Amino acid sequence: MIPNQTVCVLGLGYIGLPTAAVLASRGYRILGVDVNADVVKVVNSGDTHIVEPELDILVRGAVGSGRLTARTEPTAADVFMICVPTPLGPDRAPDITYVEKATESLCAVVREGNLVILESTSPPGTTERVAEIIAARTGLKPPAIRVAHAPERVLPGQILREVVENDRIVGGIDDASTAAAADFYRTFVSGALLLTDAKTAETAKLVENAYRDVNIAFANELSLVADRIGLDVWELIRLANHHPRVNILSPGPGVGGHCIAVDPWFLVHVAPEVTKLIHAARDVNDAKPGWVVAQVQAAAAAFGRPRIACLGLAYKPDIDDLRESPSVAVVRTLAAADFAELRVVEPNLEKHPEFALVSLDAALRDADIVVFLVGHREFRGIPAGTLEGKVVIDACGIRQV
Ligand code: SAJ
Repeated sequence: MIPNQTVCVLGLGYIGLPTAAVLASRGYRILGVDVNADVVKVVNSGDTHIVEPELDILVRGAVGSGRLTARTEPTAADVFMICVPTPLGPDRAPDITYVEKATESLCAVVREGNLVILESTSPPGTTERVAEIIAARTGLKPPAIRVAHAPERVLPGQILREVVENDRIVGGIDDASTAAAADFYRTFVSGALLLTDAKTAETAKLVENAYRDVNIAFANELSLVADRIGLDVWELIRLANHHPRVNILSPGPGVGGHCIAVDPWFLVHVAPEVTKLIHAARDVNDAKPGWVVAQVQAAAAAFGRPRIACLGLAYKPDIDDLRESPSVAVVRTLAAADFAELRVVEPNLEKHPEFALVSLDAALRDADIVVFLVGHREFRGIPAGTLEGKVVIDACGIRQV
């Protein structure tokens, strides 16, 4: 049963807004807070500023029912959820300024008996820092207040399902905080709740994304090896993956998104001398867009000024999200080098501030070189005959994704 509670969600981005909408649909009264007044306006009009399947319907319903309202400042609530960005600062050190600012802002309204949950992916010790800020500003300390970390783990494109179905790690600054946060998540999460302490919860989230980064780096490194010795990397991986204990991921133009390309650095930051592998994986993945550019340049050398169809800008298939996209990096570098006529296609976007987008048909019609950067469904359906006579550079394994 859902208690009659108010939840204040700080940060209405890719995590906060879907979470707010799901909680509202479960009967909670939600106050969404964002420092960006435009975001607040959009949400209060029942609209969304991010593209995520079905989110618009849920937000419209939540706002229409009066269960979700947005403001630029927090108000009193039973539960506070901090869902703000934790970007990389200078020297790839974690920047937790947004978490600190959000915590400071809730100190004006937080009361005894409240539960404060940090969902943002955070370096170890951040949840303790949240508790310290609250204690310093309000005098509220456990047991008067509960503070816990429950790292978000949703996959863009499947957020609404995963917010509910994923198993969740829940770690409080003390056992009572862990229990209080678990009670809260139990009201809307159908996945298992895995209880631990705050620092382990913080580190587990970083480990998950670093694990994926290292595995993608292995696949990306194999693509370089295969190219060096004249092999098809996709065939190589397909064969190796028949071994019962081998499961190699897919090479691509690099690693994008705001998580996997960022979180491993948080681990490197806390233990730089002993994270050589994690650091190397970051370097391998970061170097991949440059390698794709070099391949295109090598192919272009056979032409005067070739027409190049660049297929895809998003950071992964079938979404419109361009955050840290390696494909954008590739196209930007090609455009700056100015040795070709680029035809840029991104079927999930209507326009792009930097590149004039054209239709897939228009791009393919007269292209000399076709570069597959993202495995979007529109590209997977291109008949092989359409590509006849063109040089094809497949950075994302279009026939295998
Ligand atoms: N990629 C490859 N090869 C692969 C798989 C992915 O090159 O075999 C690339 C993608 O094209 C993309 C990047 O990696 O550029 C990351 O994509 P992703 O689908 O692996 O992950 P994200 O960044 O969309 O979401 C990840 C997820 N973490 C894990 O799968 C461990 C998600 O569950 C997290 O919630 C999210 O990070 C986050 O917010 O931290």
